[in-house]
Amino acid sequence: MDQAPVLYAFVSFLVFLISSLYAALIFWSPQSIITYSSEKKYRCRTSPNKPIPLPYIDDPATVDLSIIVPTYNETKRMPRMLESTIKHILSIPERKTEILIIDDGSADGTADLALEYAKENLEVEIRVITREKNSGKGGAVRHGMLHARGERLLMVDADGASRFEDLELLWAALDRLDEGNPNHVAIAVGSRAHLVKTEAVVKRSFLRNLLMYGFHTILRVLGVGHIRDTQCGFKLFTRTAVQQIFPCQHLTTWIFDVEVLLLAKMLRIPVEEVPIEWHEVAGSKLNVVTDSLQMLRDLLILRANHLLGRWKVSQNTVKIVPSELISRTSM
Ligand SMILES: Nc1nc2c(ncn2[C@@H]2O[C@H](COP(=O)(O)OP(=O)(O)OP(=O)(O)O)[C@@H](O)[C@H]2O)c(=O)[nH]1
Ligand SMILES: *[C@@H]1O[C@H](CO)[C@@H](O)[C@H](O)[C@H]1NC(C)=O
Repeated sequence: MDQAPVLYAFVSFLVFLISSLYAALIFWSPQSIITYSSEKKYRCRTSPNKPIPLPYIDDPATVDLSIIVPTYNETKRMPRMLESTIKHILSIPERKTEILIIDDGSADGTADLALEYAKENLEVEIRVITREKNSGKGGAVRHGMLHARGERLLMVDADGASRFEDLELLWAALDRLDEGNPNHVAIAVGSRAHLVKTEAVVKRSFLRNLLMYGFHTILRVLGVGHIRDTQCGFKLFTRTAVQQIFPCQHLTTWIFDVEVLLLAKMLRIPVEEVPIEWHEVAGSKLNVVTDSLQMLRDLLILRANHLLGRWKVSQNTVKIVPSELISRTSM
């Protein structure tokens, strides 16, 4: 009996399958992130009309903390969040702090409202950066991280779902990780995992909880199963951690948190999860069904690109910390 035709058909099928999968990967992988020159400038209280060039993350830190707030159509939820943030900042005057509001092409005047806050608040420097086009939360956070001045950098949602005072819990965790860590690379992430059994989560719809369990299973396969809550929008980084991670970020969609934590793992950056308070705020822009499918797609893309070596952590982003930075982080 001649088996050659069967073998031939099988091999052709395999070749076809593999090339289609590879084509699909290239097709669905995000394009490299574009930054327009107007986005490398900010507006603020002292220069509300004439944008000023932003610094870059490779420059030395000049403030103690940068607060990165991604916003998209947030005129309703942002004011309360900003007020509690500013109140807390003013209670710790010795910590020099800036707020960066990265408006992601909102159509409801979020950027102008943010500028109003910048003008009213004399004690806190608020910088407003406007993205030309909506690029997703991940794109906005990345942009803010790469153009901030802080020795430590916090990303926080504009909806005020987290209690801003819990920053101090993350701050203390980072202090602990910092000790005996010569490069000061460390991350403290807020976690809502301890709330899973409480009313806040049980009240959520069955579909949402089901998707949550599916999501956690996938994360375990991906290699970030050790982080119990990857998606919490409250994460504090040291400047060196940001310098190493964010230039390597490719995903700009909801799932960018997972990529950031995966990069941290590849770079051997210590991450501590810190339980924080959380309450659901109405007006979420997350669509449970379509965004879940998109997340699944992006997780597969992330994994495949890492496995095939198309995306890697480039060694040249790993910087040696100038000694003057080491000596002044201890505050
Ligand atoms: N830059 C940017 N930010 C976005 C976009 N969509 C949502 N955000 C911001 O992401 C944060 C969280 O958005 P939500 O719509 O509350 O998402 P959520 O998943 O319901 O958030 P939680 O339930 O609070 O975890 C807010 O600061 C939004 O302004 C976007 O397309 N671009
Ligand atoms: C943002 O606001 C604009 C104008 O109000 C609207 O057209 C757009 O659909 C909004 N986007 C989202 C995601 O809510």
